Amino acid sequence: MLRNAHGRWMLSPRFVLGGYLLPLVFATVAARPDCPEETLLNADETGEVPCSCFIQGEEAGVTLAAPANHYPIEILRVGILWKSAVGSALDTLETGIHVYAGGLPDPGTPIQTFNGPTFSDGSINEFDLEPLAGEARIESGPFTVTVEFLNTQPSPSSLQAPFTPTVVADAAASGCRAGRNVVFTGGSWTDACLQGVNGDWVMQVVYRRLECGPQLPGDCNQDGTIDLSDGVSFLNWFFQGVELPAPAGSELCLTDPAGATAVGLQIMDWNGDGVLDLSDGSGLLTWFFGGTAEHELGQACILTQSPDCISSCVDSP
Ligand SMILES: [Ca+2]
Ligand SMILES: [Ca+2]
Ligand SMILES: [Ca+2]
Repeated sequence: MLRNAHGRWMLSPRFVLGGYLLPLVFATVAARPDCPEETLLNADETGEVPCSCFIQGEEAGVTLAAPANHYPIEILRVGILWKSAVGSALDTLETGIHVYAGGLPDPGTPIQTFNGPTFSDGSINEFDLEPLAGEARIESGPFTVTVEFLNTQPSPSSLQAPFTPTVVADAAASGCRAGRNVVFTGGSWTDACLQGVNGDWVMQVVYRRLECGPQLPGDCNQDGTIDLSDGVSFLNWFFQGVELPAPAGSELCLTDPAGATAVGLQIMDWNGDGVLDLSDGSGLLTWFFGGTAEHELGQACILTQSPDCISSCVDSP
């Protein structure tokens, strides 16, 4: 080995390339492990007051926000308490469950819709959005979920109202919190509290963070710093299948060149071209020995798509 102009050890080109040149094997990307599911509740009180007060085409929903550092997120399931005052009503088919990427004054157009939800009287009805085409991905809060009504309901003062299953507010007193409960009526959006709804809609959302594991880009050997050993680890891993080190207790996320995880690709794809090959190892080494082309994702900690990679960062973002 040689010393470079900065006094750091460097590998001679023969050392770098001699034992590693061929075969060039391009890594593929395996399915990512998912971040854990999180739940956002809207109601904060125990009352349950059905609101037989909607007509066909109207919507009732909630505007919610996940903690700011959780975004981007994917909405997985929407839960809505559906209930009649008397109970035991027949199931009800409504128009759809919508997800909007915004909040009041206008949530925008739906980014995801569950068509034709069937509701059962007396419980939280949960609708699974994951099997639908596309992804209910939210980049930042707040966001809104609603139910669009197909059935025009009897007026609240009618004799039929207590027998009509519908959405439910959490209290009849003063429990409607501004900015959280929305209705779409007469072609426009408004705060449900301003429309006489006396509670918060009993609705909830289950979501998943899309990025949750802190990592340092380029830290191939998972020791929390970027140095020569990362380049050596990369080349050994890539050409000879030498397993990359990982912290005790973590699920190895950077083990197999033939099945690199999405996180492995994020961390080890130095030049950000979407494949892992010799240019990434040499890019790392070139940067280390004084080059200017840093990792495509920079030199600071990032959040990755996997919770299974224990942080290699000193300060997690
Ligand atoms: Ca409330
Ligand atoms: Ca390292
Ligand atoms: Ca690359």
